[in-house]
Amino acid sequence: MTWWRDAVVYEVYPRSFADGDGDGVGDLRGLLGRLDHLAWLGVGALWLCPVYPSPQRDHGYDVAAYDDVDPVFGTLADLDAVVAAAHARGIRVVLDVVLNHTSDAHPWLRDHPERYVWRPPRPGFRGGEPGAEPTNWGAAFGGSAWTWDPGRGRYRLGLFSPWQPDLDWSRPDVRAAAADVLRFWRARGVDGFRLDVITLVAKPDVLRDGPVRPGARYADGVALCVDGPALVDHVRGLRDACGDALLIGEAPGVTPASAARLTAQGGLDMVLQFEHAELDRWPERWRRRPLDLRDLKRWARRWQDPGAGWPALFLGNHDQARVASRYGDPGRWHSRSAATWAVVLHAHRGTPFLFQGDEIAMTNRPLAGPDDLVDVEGRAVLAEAVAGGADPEEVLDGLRALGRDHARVPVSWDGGPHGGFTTGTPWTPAHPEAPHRNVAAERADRSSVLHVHRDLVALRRAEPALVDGDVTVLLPDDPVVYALRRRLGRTELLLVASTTADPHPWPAAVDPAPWAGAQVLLTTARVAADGDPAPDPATAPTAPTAP
Ligand code: TEU
Repeated sequence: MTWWRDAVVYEVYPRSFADGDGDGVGDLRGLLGRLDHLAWLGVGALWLCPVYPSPQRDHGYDVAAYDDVDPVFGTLADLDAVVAAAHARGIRVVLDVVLNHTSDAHPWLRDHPERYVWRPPRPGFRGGEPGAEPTNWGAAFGGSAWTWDPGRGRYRLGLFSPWQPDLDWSRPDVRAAAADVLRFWRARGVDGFRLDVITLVAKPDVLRDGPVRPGARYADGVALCVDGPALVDHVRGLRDACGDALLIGEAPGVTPASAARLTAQGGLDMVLQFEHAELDRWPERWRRRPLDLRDLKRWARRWQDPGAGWPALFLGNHDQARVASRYGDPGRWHSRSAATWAVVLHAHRGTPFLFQGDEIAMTNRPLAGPDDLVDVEGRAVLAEAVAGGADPEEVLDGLRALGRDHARVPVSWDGGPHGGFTTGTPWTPAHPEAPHRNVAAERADRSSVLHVHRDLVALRRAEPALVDGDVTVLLPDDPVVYALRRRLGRTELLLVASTTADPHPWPAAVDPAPWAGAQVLLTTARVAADGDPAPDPATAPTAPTAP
């Protein structure tokens, strides 16, 4: 039942993973052909981002049918084949299900419009006229969260976009339909689900205006819908529909207390929270501020508390910038800094998630100007920030650091054309570093960051203290060194990681003496120092007596 405690979950964004038919878009046949990479890494589960029929305006997070596969990705039979082939390799399959909203192309909107969230115009206004929207909420991908429907004489809610209308979970038929989605896929052999923005499904009974930040036009509707009163019951209904399947809740706005409720009472196995991903970009999505390591340690103390449930641990995913660029230092310590952050993540209590391409420390993609923005969110963020008076260059810089496009660059498999992703023309350009940074090259090099990821996967299986040990966050006030102690019975593990490019002394507060005879389980000192300029070996940091 708890197989996922010592497993690593590998996230596949299928559009950008591997193309099996040469049309330039990644697909299930492509994934099938690359499953041995996951097996070689040793991961316990594969989280597959949405492959359902969809207009693809948000790359599948706009679902037009819950029980089929979009032809761009293949067929239902291809998905069955992926599940069978994964199982044959000891890999479980977790499907991403988007149950807060559908696409406006879903037949429900036509045949069962009552299943969506509708509200009358603001009192005193005529529907459709400026200011008549029921609340002042903006959609995450730009504009108002409300769409006027003259036929129905009401507004329809779309927290992400007008073409992603929100389902009304206060209706039993909606909850029953959602549960049926999980039953359908369970019956096809799927092992678990990642529930997209599950914290948003229980809307407050009364929808009210929210605060509008300076420079913004709308209030943040998402923030106002998080964690509604009925959420735990709604989640419990999903749990009851899917037996002991792994249930991962994507949970914007969750707190340790609500995470505890959602797991203990709602039956989720773990939640994906985002507090750590906001430490270097806040309040606006694009406004970068340097990560203060002490904030990350405060986050760890908050979320590593066993009272918050079992954590899902991640640094990268398909909505985030590349780990190597965002947290590491590709200029001077490319592989080694990325490896360090991987070790830091894995040293925590919880199930680590690895996003495709991060295992070879792919970096952010170059972004020359606004025309290079592909993703709906990036384009909306730029347009809205500029409309609010922000300097476009500053916003672009923010997107260069933090945008969603970086994660969606095709995986660099080898040094061939388009990094081996496709034999055709890729839907978005391959990474410029693919010729020298790719899976094939890194596999052949035992000192690569890829091998560190593989060793980390194996270490979890071998070392119970890494899985079940209690956690102490050390050096809370040190802005450079990240250190943790794990303890289980008589076993103690110590993580000491320097996050600076320059040589740094061993922290005085960690007495090396008791660790003198300790076994070094993993050191990033073995990872190629492949930054630019080449570091001087005489001053390069070495591991003292600790891991
Ligand atoms: O993302 C939910 C979410 O909260 C996003 O707003 C995320 O925090 C943001 O994109 C980071 O920049 C989920 C999916 O992961 C995302 O891909 C979808 O676009 C979104 O839901 C709508 O379904």
